[in-house]
Amino acid sequence: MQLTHALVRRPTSNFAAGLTTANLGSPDYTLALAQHQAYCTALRQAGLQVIEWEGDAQYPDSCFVEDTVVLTPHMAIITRPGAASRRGETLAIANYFAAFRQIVHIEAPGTLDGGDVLQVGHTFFIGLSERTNEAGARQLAELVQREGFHTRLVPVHGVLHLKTGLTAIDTRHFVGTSWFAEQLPDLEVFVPPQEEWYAANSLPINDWLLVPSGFPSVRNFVTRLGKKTIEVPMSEFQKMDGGLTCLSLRW
Ligand code: CIR
Repeated sequence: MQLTHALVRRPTSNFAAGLTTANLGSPDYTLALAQHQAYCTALRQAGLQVIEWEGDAQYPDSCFVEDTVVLTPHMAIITRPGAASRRGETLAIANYFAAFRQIVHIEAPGTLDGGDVLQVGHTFFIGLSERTNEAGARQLAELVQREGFHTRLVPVHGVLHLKTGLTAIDTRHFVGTSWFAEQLPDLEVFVPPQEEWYAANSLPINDWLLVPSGFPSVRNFVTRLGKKTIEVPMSEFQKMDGGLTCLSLRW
C-alpha cells in the first residue's frame, strides 16, 4: 500500500514530564524539537505530505501520536490508551479523522495503544502488553476482521509496545528482539546485537526505511535487502520510551 500522508504533533515544552522507564536522563527540549524537524524532513523525503500540529501541553506524551488511533481503509479505530494520563489525547484525533473515516472506539474495559499494532499486508499483529489488554486486542481484532484482515495476538515482553521490538521491513523480512523471534518462529526475524535493539523500531514508508541514527547492523541488514534508508537522530525521544513509529500516523 502506497502511503501519502503523515500527521505529527510537535513535542510540548513539558515533554520531559511524560511517562518513561528508560533511565536515560531528562530530554533536552531544544534538541527534541530539532530531532522532530529532522523526522518531518525524513517523512517528506520518503514521499509523504506531512501535517504538523502543535502538541497539547495537557498531555506531555501527545507527540507520540501513533498510540491514539489505528487506521484501516475505512475506519479510524480510536484507541483507549493503557496509560490513564494519555486517554484525553484521542479526542482531537477522532475529530480530525471523522471527516474521512468511519469513527469507532475501543471500549472499556479494553485498553489498546497503537504502538501495539503492526500491520503487515493483510495481517494485523496485535501485542498484548502492559498497555494493551486482551479485551482491547480482541475488540480490535473483531473490527479489522470485518474489513477482511487476519489477526495474530502476540505477547509483548521486555519492551513497551509490540512495535518497540518488531519492525516489518517488507512482508517477509522483520527486525526484532530475540523474544519476538521466539514468539513468531514462522517469520524471518533478523535479531541484531542487543545493544542495537532500539533500532528494532524502524519505520518503513513506501520504498524507504527510516532508521534511528547509530545502529549500523540494522542499517546494513536492510541495505543488503535493497532498501533505501534514512537515518534520523532519536536520542531525546528514546529517553521518553519513544521510537520512530510512535511519532506519526501514516496513511
Ligand atoms: C509513553 O510511555 O506512553 C510514552 N512516553 C512513549 C510512547 C511511545 N509510543 C509508542 O511506542 N508507540
